[in-house]
Amino acid sequence: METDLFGPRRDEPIGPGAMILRGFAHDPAIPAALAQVTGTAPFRHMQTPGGRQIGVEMTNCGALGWVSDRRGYRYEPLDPLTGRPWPPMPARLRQLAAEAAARAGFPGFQPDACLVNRYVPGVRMGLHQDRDEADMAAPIVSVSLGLPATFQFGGPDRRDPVARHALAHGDVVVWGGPARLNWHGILTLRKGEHPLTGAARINLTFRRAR
Ligand code: MD3
Ligand code: FE
Repeated sequence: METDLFGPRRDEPIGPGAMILRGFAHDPAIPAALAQVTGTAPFRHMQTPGGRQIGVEMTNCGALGWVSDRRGYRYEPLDPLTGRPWPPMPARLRQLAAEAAARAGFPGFQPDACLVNRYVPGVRMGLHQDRDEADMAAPIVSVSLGLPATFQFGGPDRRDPVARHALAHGDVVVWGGPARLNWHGILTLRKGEHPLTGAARINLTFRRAR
């Protein structure tokens, strides 16, 4: 078992095709990589197709970015805010995602999209499935930074029981294979302060969109 300044790294299977890698993203290079992305493509509130504002602030990096507006949910090569391509996926982040996927049993992961979510206290993400990606054979890798949150993890059917898992700064979760279409969400973020992110939680999800 490896240990860093934050404590031990542990692998925690949470179901078929799903594993939490505790502390896998305790990498001091991450803040600068993230700042590079948000400096070019700032966080913003997107609209749902129904015309409501999404509470989580979002941005993207990589060849494709996840977008929601009145026309629906989809992946786009250009940031609608700037009309320019999304910033490139920083090499260190892409490498971290590929290493996490391989460790969880998905070698050769080549993400082409990274959605970055920002939660402040009071904000949640309701139960949903991620089904806008063309390639369901590839896993999704998520990296949690800043304030802790409670992750809800169900099954492929909306009515399947939902488990709760605490996610802390530096935790990485990998979902693939039988878990790829499982329902999931994030409970309302509680108040707090983190030295890296202030009063916020940031989550990066690496995806193969096409
Ligand atoms: C399980 N984000 O961006 S990451 C999302 O913490 C999203 O911001 C949450 O759900 C967050 O779509 C949770 C965890 C996650 C992402 C994709 C999954 C869990 C998943 C796909 C299938 C199953
Ligand atoms: Fe999701």
